[in-house]
Amino acid sequence: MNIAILGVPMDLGAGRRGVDMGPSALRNARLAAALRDVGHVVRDLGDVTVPIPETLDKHQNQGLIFLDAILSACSSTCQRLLDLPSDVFPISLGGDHSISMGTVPGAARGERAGLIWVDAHTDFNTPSSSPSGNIHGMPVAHLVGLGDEHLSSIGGGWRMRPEDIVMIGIRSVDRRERDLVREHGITVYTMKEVDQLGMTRITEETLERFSDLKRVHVSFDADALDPSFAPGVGTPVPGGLTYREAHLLMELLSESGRVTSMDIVEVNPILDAQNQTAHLMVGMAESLLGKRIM
Ligand code: EXY
Ligand code: MN
Ligand code: MN
Ligand code: MN
Repeated sequence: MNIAILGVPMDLGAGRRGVDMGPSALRNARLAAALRDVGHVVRDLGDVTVPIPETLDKHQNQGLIFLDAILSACSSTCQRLLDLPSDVFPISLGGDHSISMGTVPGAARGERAGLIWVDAHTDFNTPSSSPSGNIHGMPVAHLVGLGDEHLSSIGGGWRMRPEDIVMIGIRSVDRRERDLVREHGITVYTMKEVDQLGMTRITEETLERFSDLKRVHVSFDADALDPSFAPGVGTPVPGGLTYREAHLLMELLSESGRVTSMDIVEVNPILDAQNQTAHLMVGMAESLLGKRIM
């Protein structure tokens, strides 16, 4: 397979600095070489240009911190992915999770797509429900067309359908955000369902839901993993996915052959220990892209 790596060094959507260094940390953890070892042809497209927060005015534009710069970076990200040949598998490296407002429509290439959101958080706040104004807590709401009309229009008229979204690993949801997730009928496997049902059944149900879709995007927030495995994240929440649960999800998705694109987001090297979180996420990408134990 042809794989394209695109860095989006953005931390404007997060409440603290550092995830802008995620693309460097993941490259340093030898992402490209690992995927070449699996047998893929890998091209690194470099980084999208993203301003650093110190050069910007941090005013809230109707409840959205750094709206203009995030809109512009996500639009460029989307266009970079739309420009790729349709059979290329893009891996976008965040950066905070707001980048997915650009990567999801870009990776979909105008087609209907399933979205697997692996995260501790549902990221379904709107500007009016958000307790923080941090846009990384809002990308999924914007992907389905809620919230700010500019952010929800990245990628033209393309929209994610709520019934094509599955969230896995969830354990931190704000009160009004929870009402929105329910109202829109998003499929959510919280950590309770991960415990009860197990990852095999969850993956099977997810793939069954997407059986008619040509494209499936995995957006993997490192904070879905338990902080004991992935300490290098800005918003750690206890009680997350184990190393094996996350790998099993990637392995089963890989076997299905259905996944067509991926994001790796929210790796914060400042908070990490010897780049272990980046190494862990490179392992996830390897499993998703076909590395086998035997
Ligand atoms: N729900 C909280 C907010 O909207 O501010 C926290 C969001 C954290 C988002 C993280 C990265 O996935
Ligand atoms: Mn997230
Ligand atoms: Mn998260
Ligand atoms: Mn809209």
